[in-house]
Amino acid sequence: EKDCTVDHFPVKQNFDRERYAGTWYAVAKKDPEGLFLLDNIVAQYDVDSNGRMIATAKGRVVLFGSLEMCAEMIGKFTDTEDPAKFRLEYSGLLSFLETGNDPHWVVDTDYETYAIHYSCRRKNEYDGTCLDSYSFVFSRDPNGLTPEAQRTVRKWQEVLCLERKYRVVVHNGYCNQNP
Ligand code: DAO
Repeated sequence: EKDCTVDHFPVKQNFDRERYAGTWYAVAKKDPEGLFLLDNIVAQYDVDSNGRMIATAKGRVVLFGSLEMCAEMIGKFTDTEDPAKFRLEYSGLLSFLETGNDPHWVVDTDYETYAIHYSCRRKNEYDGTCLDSYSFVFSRDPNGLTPEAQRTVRKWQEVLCLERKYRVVVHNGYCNQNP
């Protein structure tokens, strides 16, 4: 039988944060409850002078039901015993944007074309499956993934028990014109 226990999900072995650094375009997303980032999502990962992983992300959001804007978020990562599993503490450049502290797992990446991220916010305490997760499929190329990378990503979406739960993340330049 299929294992959907969050703590049994594999993550990238020997994750290398230096190679992961740089720009990643979200091309697909599985949303959490009360989703925040809608589309035009671009993340920029870096390693600071202390070796700590940091990130900034932009994306279109709708606040208070109708205010559409491009949110600029900053994130700081805390290491765990697994090099591919972090805690991500995030907040907006503007105070009314969302803040939070979520797990941030790099499930798989080849560093050069694709990455698959996973975050489980709430687990079922009885069976360890996830009750509220989100996941980004990232591409180095804003135009999307190669067919080969798409096949790899689809395989991981199944492993994460999230097959058919993703939507396409549109990039139409909204956050280039609305800083
Ligand atoms: O969009 O519903 C959602 C959840 C995403 C929240 C996290 C946004 C902040 C990201 C900071 C940079 C790291 C990618």
